[in-house]
Amino acid sequence: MTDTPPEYSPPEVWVWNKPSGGSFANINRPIAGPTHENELPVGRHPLQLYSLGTPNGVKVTIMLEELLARGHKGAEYDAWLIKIGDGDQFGSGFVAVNPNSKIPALMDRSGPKPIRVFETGAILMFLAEKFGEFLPTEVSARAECLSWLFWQMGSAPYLGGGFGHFYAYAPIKIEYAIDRFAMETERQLDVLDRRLAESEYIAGPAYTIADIAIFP
Ligand SMILES: N[C@@H](CCC(=O)N[C@@H](CS)C(=O)NCC(=O)O)C(=O)O
Repeated sequence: MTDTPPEYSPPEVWVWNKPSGGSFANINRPIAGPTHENELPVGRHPLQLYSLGTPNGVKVTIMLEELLARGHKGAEYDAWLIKIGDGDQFGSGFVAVNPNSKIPALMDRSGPKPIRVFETGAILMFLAEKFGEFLPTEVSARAECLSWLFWQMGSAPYLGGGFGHFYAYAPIKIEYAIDRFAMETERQLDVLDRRLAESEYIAGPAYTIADIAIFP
């Protein structure tokens, strides 16, 4: 590693007075809420998916396709592209579906009152319970499935946001940050390797929403 970061003393109270630099600087800001008015499109199917083909986005698409493959017609959906590089996630319509401005987000319009669901773990559980698929009901199998689902939710975004950011996107290469996140990335992959050496699927003998969350 040849680049060294410039001298920097952290302030006692951090304030946002300049863009952070690097890739995605245009969408990084320390406040939530919409930046502009924009209604979301609504199609003709029961489920409306607002998403993009990132690892998080793909989780829900896999789930919907698996449900359709098992014959659940109620899982028909319209998929609408949210271009996060262009800031679509900060449009008023999207923020109303996910106040955290992250894809994917789902609207279930099959009932009398639309239901919004955000966070992929919540979306996968919602769909699993709605259609009675991919989430065991027996108490110990369910506990194992949810443990791995939440392991994914708690580990992967941290690594994607940490390792990916410092390795690829940050405007300077910081050896300490890259080493720290690379080490944790490898440790988490070792958790996965060891589990899959002893179990056919991540949560046991059956394919579940935990596999769907972890695969991408
Ligand atoms: N914990 C969230 C993570 C979602 C997430 O990080 N989405 C990213 C794309 S993979 C995003 O929308 N980023 C836009 C932004 O940060 O402004 C989930 O599981 O749904």
